[in-house]
Amino acid sequence: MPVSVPNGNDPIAVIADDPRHSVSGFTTEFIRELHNRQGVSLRDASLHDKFQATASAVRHYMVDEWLETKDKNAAAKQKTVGYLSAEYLLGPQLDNALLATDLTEIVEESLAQHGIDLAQVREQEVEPGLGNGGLGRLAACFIDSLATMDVPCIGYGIRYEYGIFRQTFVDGHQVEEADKWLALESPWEFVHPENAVQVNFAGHTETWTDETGRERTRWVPGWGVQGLPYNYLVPGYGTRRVNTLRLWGARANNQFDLKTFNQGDYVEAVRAQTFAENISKVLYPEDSTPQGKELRLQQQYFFVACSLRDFIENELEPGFDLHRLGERIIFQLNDTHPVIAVPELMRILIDEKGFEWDEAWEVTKSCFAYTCHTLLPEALEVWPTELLGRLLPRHMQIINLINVSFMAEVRATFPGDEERALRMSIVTEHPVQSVRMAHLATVAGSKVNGVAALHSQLLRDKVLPDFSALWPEKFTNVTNGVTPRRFVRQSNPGLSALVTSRIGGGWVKHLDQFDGLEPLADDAGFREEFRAVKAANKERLREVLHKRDGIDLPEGHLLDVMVKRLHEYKRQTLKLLHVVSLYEQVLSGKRKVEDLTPRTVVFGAKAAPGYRLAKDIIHLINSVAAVVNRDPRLEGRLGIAFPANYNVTLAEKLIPAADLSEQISLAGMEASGTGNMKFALNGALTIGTDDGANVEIRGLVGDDNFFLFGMDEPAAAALREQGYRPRSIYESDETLRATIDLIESGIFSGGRGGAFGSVTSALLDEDRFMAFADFASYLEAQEAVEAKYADQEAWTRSAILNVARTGYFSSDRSMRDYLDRIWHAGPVV
Ligand code: AZC
Repeated sequence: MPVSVPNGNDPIAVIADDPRHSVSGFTTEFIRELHNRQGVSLRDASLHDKFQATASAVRHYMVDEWLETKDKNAAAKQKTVGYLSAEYLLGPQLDNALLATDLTEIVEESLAQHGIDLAQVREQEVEPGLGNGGLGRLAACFIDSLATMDVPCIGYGIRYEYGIFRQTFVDGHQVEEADKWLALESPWEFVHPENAVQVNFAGHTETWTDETGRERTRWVPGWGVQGLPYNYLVPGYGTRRVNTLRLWGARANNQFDLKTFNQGDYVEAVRAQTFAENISKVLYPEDSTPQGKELRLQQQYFFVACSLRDFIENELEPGFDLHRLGERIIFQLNDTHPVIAVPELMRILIDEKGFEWDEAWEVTKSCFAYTCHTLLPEALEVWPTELLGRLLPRHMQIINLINVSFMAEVRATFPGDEERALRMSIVTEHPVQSVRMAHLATVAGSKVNGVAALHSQLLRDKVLPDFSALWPEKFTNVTNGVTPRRFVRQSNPGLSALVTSRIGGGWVKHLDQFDGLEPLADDAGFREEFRAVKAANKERLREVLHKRDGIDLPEGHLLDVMVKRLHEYKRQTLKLLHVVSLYEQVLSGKRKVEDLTPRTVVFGAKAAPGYRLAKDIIHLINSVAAVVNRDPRLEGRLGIAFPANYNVTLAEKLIPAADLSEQISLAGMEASGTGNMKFALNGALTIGTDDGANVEIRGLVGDDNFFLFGMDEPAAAALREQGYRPRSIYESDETLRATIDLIESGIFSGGRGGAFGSVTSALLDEDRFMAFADFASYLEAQEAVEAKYADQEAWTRSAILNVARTGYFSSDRSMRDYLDRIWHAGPVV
């Protein structure tokens, strides 16, 4: 066993003295896994066997450090971050593990010696899509950063058996298929059935008197399930720390109800099991809009109940005084999904541990902080009290009691302001009596944060203004970030090598060192190399899309990329209107085809399966693509590529190849965005509104290196206030009118006019997110894009400056902000 480097920060020093850390050493581990885990010889091994053996052999190199990390944590007794998140969009794990263990070349060589191509092995990995989009990917970036920064953290979540659906297109329509990511088993997890946790639901409460004569309450549950912990290793980069991601899977208490079985009803006996196990069966595919479904509430309670129990019983030393719990854990509530943890902790402390209410409340408040990820009021979760009371009767009581004392505080602070009290109440009466989870989180959390500067300000001023008036010091901002390990170092090896050749490799852990690239923007030789990297990344993407989707990207095009969930507020339609307007201008002779900048627009987007309009927009994009891509009059100068099933695996290929990053939401709608950061860090220029983190990106890269367009948030709010009439813009803007008319003409639907009526009339009649109002400005900004792109030296200069100036968006920096401002925790080495 290795490894006597004390606080090694250099990944190579850490493992250099491990004899396994060599080609022959890895070969031994690999063959052993092939034999012992897969039960096949090298000669008979399938590609899948080879992947499983590679992955589990690589994991060997992390397990010692993982166990050592546990010991270190136990000895240090410092504060742990308990990241509570219903979603983790992890992406493929193999490359990340190879990077953390510094094994990439060794494994490549070892496999090659046996005629195995690592690239092919890699392709076998099915990514765990246990998240919808930004929120889940952010959680994955954060746990990577905490491990890298030596901070004790347990990520807690759900091991969905089916992650985000696989998207396919049939005649241009989205079709969802189940994501069977576990069909061939995951080589990355350790399951511990012996550490299963009991989780209860339903039933009723009753009061009793304890030996001291005190009146107590207990919950008599109606049914329960077990939560099985599945541990994933979260290796830090350049450190020995390997943290844990603990995902819970549901299992029936009694695998069989024997009595029923003996009476001959086999099916009924198994049914109970299926019912219980449904809890962790599938990820809800909604993004930014809540799903008020009983099963979803079950999922939420299931995973936080498991997690709290696990931390208290297994992570603290026996006999630990729970009055001091806040010294040892801070549970970060990733949006409202885990907020039911608040009454759960109260219940544990009061009913199980005998705390008085006030003591329990003080402890609880010290253990939670809340991150809000939205600005859409309709996206804030509420649960009907009828449902909550039925599923979690004791929790409903506790929530009511929290609300009673909270209301007393509000009334004492703002006497006579009954309207304010009603606005702030955790329980609302309208439209049906419900619990507002964001209010509960804000009342209980020690801090509340938004995810970009503008978002945090709007959160204070517009979403939770009464709360920020009551507790101004509770509100803070932490701008999101992304991990440079996955999104630069792994996904963009060309850029990584180029950058490292000039400023050294320290940036992988200290991304602010990217500022050392600034002077190189003026170095013509560097610009040429930078362009060569981009060209190679485009070539790599061409191969991927050809193989994966049968899409042939043209060469030499400006790659204009819009990848994110399909949402009206994100305005994929605005992007599409731009494409259609270019097409229309060529058809009508307003623009000569040779004046078009050769451009391919790449879309990647999943729509929530129940979101009709979003799905219609996907159909429209595909329909426009089918016509535009084939029209010889365009001479191949304008195209749309819409690969299905955009996911992390594809993002890692797409982002490094992009020239232009589309971040075009209506100002005041996108909380932050994180794709915007990934593109900038990989040298794409952004065309964007003053929304979310775009504001900060533009502030850092400068106006000359960013294409700003559209209304800002106050302007959009003012226009809405005034009464927004999209149809009058349609009537007065000739270009817009021709564009919409072309869609309505039926040209994209085989001559059938009105086929996309749902999309066009949503725009003409309502245009909730004011695409028409920003249309002219967007087209103007696109002209500026074309002008700049025509000057490749100027474009490259801007691209380099984007990289040089966006080191701020490392999730390591986000973590530092959380540690300083919210968690008050630090590293343990
Ligand atoms: C997203 C926000 O829409 C996005 O702007 C932000 O960057 C991201 O969170 C991370 O903070 N919100 C969600 O994904 N929300 C849900 C419920 O999925």
